[in-house]
This record gives sequence, structure tokens and C-alpha cells, in this order.
Amino acid sequence: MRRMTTTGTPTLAVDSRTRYTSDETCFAGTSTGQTPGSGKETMRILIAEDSAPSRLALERVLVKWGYEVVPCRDGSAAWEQLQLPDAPRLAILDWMMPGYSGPEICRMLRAKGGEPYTYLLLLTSKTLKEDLIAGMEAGADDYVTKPFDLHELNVRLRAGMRILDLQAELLEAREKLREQATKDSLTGLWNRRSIMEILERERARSQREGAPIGVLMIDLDHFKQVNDCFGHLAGDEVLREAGRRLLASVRPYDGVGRYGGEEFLVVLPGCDEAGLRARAESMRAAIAAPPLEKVSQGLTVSASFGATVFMPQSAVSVSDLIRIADEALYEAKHTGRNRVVLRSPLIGTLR
Ligand code: GH3
Ligand code: MG
Ligand code: MG
Ligand code: MG
Repeated sequence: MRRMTTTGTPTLAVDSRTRYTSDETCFAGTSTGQTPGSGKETMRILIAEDSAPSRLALERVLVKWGYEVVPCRDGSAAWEQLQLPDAPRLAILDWMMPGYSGPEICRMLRAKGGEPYTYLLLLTSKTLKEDLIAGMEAGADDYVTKPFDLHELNVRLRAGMRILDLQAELLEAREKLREQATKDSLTGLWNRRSIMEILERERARSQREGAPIGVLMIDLDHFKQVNDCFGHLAGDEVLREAGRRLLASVRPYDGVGRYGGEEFLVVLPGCDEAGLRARAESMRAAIAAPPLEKVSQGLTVSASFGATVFMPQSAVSVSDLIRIADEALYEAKHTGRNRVVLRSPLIGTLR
């Protein structure tokens, strides 16, 4: 590739009043040619600029720096692009454009809020301090004045990338924390607190919408023997597999949680008595199905089920629902295990 022989920092004039020479050597020596920022997948940058030569010039230099470019010829097109679910996370917005101006887009996007964050860089030939302050107040993160210096643009873009990388790390950390706070670490199911909250929430919804809720308290049978005969690790694997099987037999809007050691609580919104009986029976069969035996090397694994239905017209509390399901479970244990016992809903019980 030819190198630029002139000295000094090349300037890319993207102001429509300034003519831009499209000789590619104009940009040589201004960057490493690598994608700035994280070095992960190619970063997409939106360019909103109504002057075609300026837009093309900017696009060329960004592509050369390794970015993928989403060019927009006016403010309306940019606003449309920025609303898409996989919109670019960094946008360079010209100040003056038909449709919406750069600051208008900044204001609208910030008013909309939401995540992930979009880093906004205003492109302006305005040098008046008040204008810049107005741009930043509209929600821009940074600005570049036209005609601009390529080095400056490059480092400003990289600063934007760093912010976006940090924000992505933060979101990831927050997601991890949320996961840790709500999920059981062994099985990946909801933890006790979360499944209780789900039951609480569904109970309130049921009263509003009038649909019943199926509730299942499930306890693995003779689970202590699995630990005693095959060790705690094999026991853990049985717990994980039991959780997977329960999850595999519910619908996306059902809740499956680990209530305690080898006990699970399942919440089935919209499930009436007949439905609950059938669903519980298929879950029971799923846990008792052969491959689980392999995990514990021949020892039969099964579970007992205590079932009850919350009826929307009743005022049965969550703790009473758990108590009724527990009593049904107790009966299942004492009448042979590996079975489902259903306690009829207490219609009209007022507390
Ligand atoms: P039953 O049929 O009456 O329910 O008998 P059981 O042996 O399942 O009941 P018991 O309450 O006597 O024993 C429960 C066992 O579950 C004891 C405990 O060590 C084991 N357990 C609880 N949590 C875990 C865990 O996270 N991992 C493993 N491996 N075992 C666990
Ligand atoms: Mg313009
Ligand atoms: Mg048990
Ligand atoms: Mg138990």
C-alpha cells in the first residue's frame, strides 16, 4: 500500500462546504488499521450525515479502521436504524440534517432510555461553546468539530469503545449477580426465595384473572441412600438430573424451584385439578424413568408428589398452599412413595 509522504496529521474535511479528496492515501498512517476497542467482533458504527461526499469519506475511513458502517443519509433514517433491536451501539451524528438533527436524535434516544447504552458522538462545524453545551445536554457523549483531525476522531472513537466495553462488562456482572441471587447453584432452578415469589405473584394474578394454579411439592424418595451408597457427588448428579427432567416437562411460563435439599416446588399457572393430576403423573414418570438409575448405578430413583390447586375465588394463603401440598406429600410418602397425592382445593376458605 502506498504511504502518504506529506508530513503532519491528515485532515478529513467532512463539512459539506469543504471539498474532500477521495484519494485513499489521504488516510494512510493515521491508524493501525485494527478495530479499535475490544478487538472482539467487528464493531458497527452508524454514520448519519446528509452530505454524501462527507458520508462516503467518513465511511471509507471507518471501514479502513476495521469498523462496520451503517450509513444514513438523514436524521429520520438514523432514528429508524437506532430503534432496531440490533442497532449499532455507537453513532456519529451530524448536527444539521433533514428529518431530525443530531441533538434531536440524542434527546429522543436518551428519553427512550433502555439498554444496552448507545454512545453518541456529535459531528459539528459549530464551534460556539453554547452550541456544544446544548449538544452534550441533549445527551451526546462527545463531539468532534468539522473539519476534523483523523487522529482525534480515532482516539475519540476508541474512548467510546472503552465506555461501551465497560458498560457491557457491568451488564454482564449485574446479570451474574441476579443469577446468583435467584437461582440454585447446583440445579440452575429457581432458588427457594424466587419460587416462593413466583407463587406469590401467580396467586395475585390468579385472583385478578380468575385462572387456577397447580402447586406441586416434590421430594425424592430414599435419597439419603443414594448419598450413602454412591457418595455425595452422585447424589448431586441425581439432583441435577431430577431438576432437568422436571424442567423438561413444564411449559415456559411454569416455575420450577429447589425448595430445599431434595425437595422441589413447581408452580403451574392455569392448571386445574384434572390438568394437575395428569401433569404431576407425567413428571413422576419422568423422574422414575430408567436413565436416572444409571446415574446412581442401578439404585431406583423416584419421587413422591404432593399436589394442590389454588382456586382464584378462594383466599388460601401461600403458606397454607405449601402446607396443604406438604400434607399431600406426607401422605404420598406413607402410602408407598413414587406416587402423586392430590388434596382438593379449599374453595371458599377464608382466612
Ligand atoms: P424419603 O423418601 O422419606 O424422603 O427419604 P430421604 O432419604 O429422601 O429423606 P431424608 O430427609 O432422610 O434425606 C434427605 C437427604 O438429602 C439427606 C441429605 O444429605 C440429602 N441432601 C440434601 N441436600 C443435598 C445436596 O445438595 N446434595 C446431596 N448429594 N444430598 C443432599
Ligand atoms: Mg449536515
Ligand atoms: Mg426425600
Ligand atoms: Mg426431604
